[in-house]
Amino acid sequence: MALSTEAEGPIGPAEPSAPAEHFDAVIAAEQRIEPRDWMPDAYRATLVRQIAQHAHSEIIGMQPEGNWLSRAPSLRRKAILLAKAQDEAGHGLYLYAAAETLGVDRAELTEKLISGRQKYSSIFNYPTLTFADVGVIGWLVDGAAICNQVPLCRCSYGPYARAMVRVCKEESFHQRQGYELLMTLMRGTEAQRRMVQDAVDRWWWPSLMMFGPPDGDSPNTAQSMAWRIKRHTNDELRQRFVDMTVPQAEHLGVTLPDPALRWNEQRDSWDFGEPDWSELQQVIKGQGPCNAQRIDRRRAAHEDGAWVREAATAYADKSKGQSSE
Ligand code: BYC
Repeated sequence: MALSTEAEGPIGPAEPSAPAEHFDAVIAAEQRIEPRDWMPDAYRATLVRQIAQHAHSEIIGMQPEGNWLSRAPSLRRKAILLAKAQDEAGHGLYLYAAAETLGVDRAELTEKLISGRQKYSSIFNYPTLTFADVGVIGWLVDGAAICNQVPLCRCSYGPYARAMVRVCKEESFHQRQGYELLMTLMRGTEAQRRMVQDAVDRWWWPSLMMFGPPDGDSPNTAQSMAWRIKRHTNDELRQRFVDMTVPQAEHLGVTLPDPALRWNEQRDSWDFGEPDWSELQQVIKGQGPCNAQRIDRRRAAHEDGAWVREAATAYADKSKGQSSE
């Protein structure tokens, strides 16, 4: 896609430095950079990296829950889970569309994902062992996603920020359905309560890792904050998530698996233990419990869908031919 290198806007004549000045002024004024605006190459590359990773996460994120679609315990639970997975497919599509405004092609991004050259969220490399995992993913994973994504609605890049508004509304529904499922299980039998606790024990630490490495080990945060792509650091959002979640765990009647968790009056926040950062690095490198399976399935789905893409292209070509006759 050809992209304009000229700034558009009220900043005066197009002198060599004008586009960069326009970019800096827009960022400083908390306004939005739009696809046709000039932007530094590194800003564009950072956005492509983050938005593509985000889109891939939505698409791969359908797999752990998809595992329970055919085994949901009731028609109602199945309908809810199907709707959630469909929302996630939609989020992936908005995000790929946002990435395309930066001059990359969705097919190219998919190729990079399935060849291991682009990442997706570490959280989706853990197995879903029981139906309680569906509830815990909604409560903790979607809860963490909301903490991370609400500030992205104020991201400096217009198409990403606007996509996030709708995504966040749907994520709120996802989180509530998870919490409601867990409340129902907690009102059930002793075995159901144990199932919930077991799922919380397995998903708590990976959920904290979703926010990325600690600030001291996060190479991208400082620049992304300066460009107002990220509005908070990884550690700030992780703390916000813990503070939001501890009272919800109490209300639910589950124990979060962290002996270091205690209220800190001075900080007006919860102190919590250190996640196992070496585990995060292993999972990001592709050595988590389900990395290979997730990518194999994604690759197979992509290959199985080749005939649909071919048919759609042939149909579009044919329609173009007919309309020009
Ligand atoms: N997993 O410098 P840092 C959902 C990478 S889906 C994997 O802090 P940054 C849902 C990072 O990419 C929601 N990789 O990076 C869907 C970087 O590597 P590269 C997914 C991670 O970008 C279905 C390196 O580590 N959400 O909600 O400043 C069902 C250093 O990190 C992770 C998003 O994608 C990780 N956890 O900050 C249910 C949100 N953490 O690229 C739910 C958008 C770090 O330099 N993304 N890395 O090779 C972000 O907000 C930021 O990209 C991150 C990382 C906070 C994740």
